[in-house]
Amino acid sequence: MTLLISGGTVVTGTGSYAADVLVDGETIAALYAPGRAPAGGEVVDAAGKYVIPGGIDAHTHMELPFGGTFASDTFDTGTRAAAFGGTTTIIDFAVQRTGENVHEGLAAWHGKADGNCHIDYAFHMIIGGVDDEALKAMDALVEHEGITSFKLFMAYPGVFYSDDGQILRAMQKSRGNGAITMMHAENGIAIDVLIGQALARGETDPIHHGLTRPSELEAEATRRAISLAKVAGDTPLYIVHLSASEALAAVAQARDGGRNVFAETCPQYLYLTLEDQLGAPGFEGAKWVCSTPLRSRHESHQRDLWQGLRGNDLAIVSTDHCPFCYKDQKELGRGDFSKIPNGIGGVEHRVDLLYQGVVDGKLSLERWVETVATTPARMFGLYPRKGVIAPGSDADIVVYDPAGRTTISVETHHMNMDHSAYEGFEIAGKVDTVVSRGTVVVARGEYLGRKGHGRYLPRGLSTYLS
Ligand code: DUC
Ligand code: ZN
Ligand code: ZN
Repeated sequence: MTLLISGGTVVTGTGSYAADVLVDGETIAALYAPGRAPAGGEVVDAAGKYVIPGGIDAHTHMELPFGGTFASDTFDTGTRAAAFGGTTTIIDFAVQRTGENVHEGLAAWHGKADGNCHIDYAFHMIIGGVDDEALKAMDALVEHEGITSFKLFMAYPGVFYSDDGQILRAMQKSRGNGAITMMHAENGIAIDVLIGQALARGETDPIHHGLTRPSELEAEATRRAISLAKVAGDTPLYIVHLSASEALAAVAQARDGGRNVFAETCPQYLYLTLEDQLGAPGFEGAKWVCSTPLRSRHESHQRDLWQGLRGNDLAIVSTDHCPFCYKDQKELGRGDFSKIPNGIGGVEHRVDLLYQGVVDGKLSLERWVETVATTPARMFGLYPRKGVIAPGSDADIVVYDPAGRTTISVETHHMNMDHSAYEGFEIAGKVDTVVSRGTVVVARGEYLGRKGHGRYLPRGLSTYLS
């Protein structure tokens, strides 16, 4: 069975051109000059639209246990919402917390995802307890399980936190097995002191979540992670959810020195601020409690992040999708901001929000595709199966309508959240058709996919390293 995506403009990381894309079964068979493809089969009319590789969200947390509750999207609801928004692959984080077994943590994650996903999925592994057993397991995961990236935390003491010695040992392990170290770079020990002091002063509102996590402590941790990676034989390092100018400067400096140091940012840091959202009146700001936190609009963070994206000091835009409902979940922190579960949901909106950057003149079309699809595939060992429109690649394709319009709202989104972090945002573009491994899963707002279509993707080593 073939599918022809006809009349559109194919956008890649390196250029845009008119072409018809022929899909045969689950993969892309060929690209043709417009009108030259053989007739027959199903046709998607892409005239006037962009044809891009399906989005890859390299940072999601479906059903993450956090702060006494669980992220509110399951693999079923979260991957369906992702598909609506033009994301056809997620890389979620399997979890080992302090005191737990890595293999058991991974098995639990497979148990949550298996048979429930609407799009393809892969896993990173959070190592929350670096010890001899966990270090051994890291080798096994790279060799046998298709997991080639490990996230460590310099924050959340007692839950996910690793001290510098543990970080160094895990980095040395990854240096040996070829994996990428992903780092949540915030000085959690200093942050916990600031949180205790704020609460003692009676400062309990959500904005104090941001004020007790100053950008200096993100930058300090980022610099420390970069130094530790150097000591660990210059092992590749990827800073997750980078939010602050000073942290970006540290990454840029390392990159200027030729290091394999990379970073992602997330839409919330490009569009939302400490004052406008986290500082909303009453307890409302709880909706935007996430870590790293939203930064001040009075500083240069957003401008610098957009510039970092243009120049590749920020390689990828992921969402850190970690949704919690306001009712009963965010509300756990009424009267104590430190008890608000950390996370923002956005897996459905990343491709749109970054396209708005194109409309606003902040990113080129090609850079849009690179940051939401191609680089994530290369960085995390999915390329060229994913992230590119080329013969032999999986037919994960989004037809994007630059003449369409998207209004983001809790009334229309598909994530399992009772609010939207981007309520009322208008995007001058719209996802038109989404194809996942050759199957049309979304067509002009109608859902045609199914739970169980998504498959686990064992990943190879990164092909992005220099
Ligand atoms: N940050 C969040 O906001 N949520 C989950 C974990 C994290 O690091
Ligand atoms: Zn994190
Ligand atoms: Zn995260």
